[in-house]
Amino acid sequence: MVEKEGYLQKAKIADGGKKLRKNWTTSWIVLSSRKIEFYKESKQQALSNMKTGNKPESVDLCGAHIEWAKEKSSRKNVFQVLLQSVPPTLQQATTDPCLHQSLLDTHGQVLITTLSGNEFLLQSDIDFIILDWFHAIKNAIDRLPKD
Ligand code: I3P
Repeated sequence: MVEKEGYLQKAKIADGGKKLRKNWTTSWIVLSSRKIEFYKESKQQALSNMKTGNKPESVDLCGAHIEWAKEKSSRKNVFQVLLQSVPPTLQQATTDPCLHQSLLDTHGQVLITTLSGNEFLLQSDIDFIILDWFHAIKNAIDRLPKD
């Protein structure tokens, strides 16, 4: 299930559309086929927290976009993950955001095009590390069903 894991610098810059003060921290990042989990602590700490049922911050990649974000930081090798939102009314129907989108499509209603307003920047000073991550996340997104 896990496609890639490792340490990266992470900054969450917006939450639900609200701009956050940028705060870079080292994060243990775990990419699986449709989500990214961000652990605040080391891998070892994360593993022991998992046993106690502590959940990390995680983002569903369905409908997500990833792009280089040179202008968003003075650091090199920064990219951004933007997430698509699911309106709360639809969240009750199913927990699968991809399914929400196809339901919306079939009924000819308004498509969910707004981004959730959760924005993350990921960064590493080491070129090959960030390139590997960029492509791994992009591939995971591209494999998910499209609206
Ligand atoms: C921020 C901090 C960040 C920096 C950010 C600053 O200051 O220096 O590291 O982002 O720049 O505002 P503070 O700690 O006082 O909040 P980068 O390292 O990514 O450049 P920004 O405001 O241009 O995003």
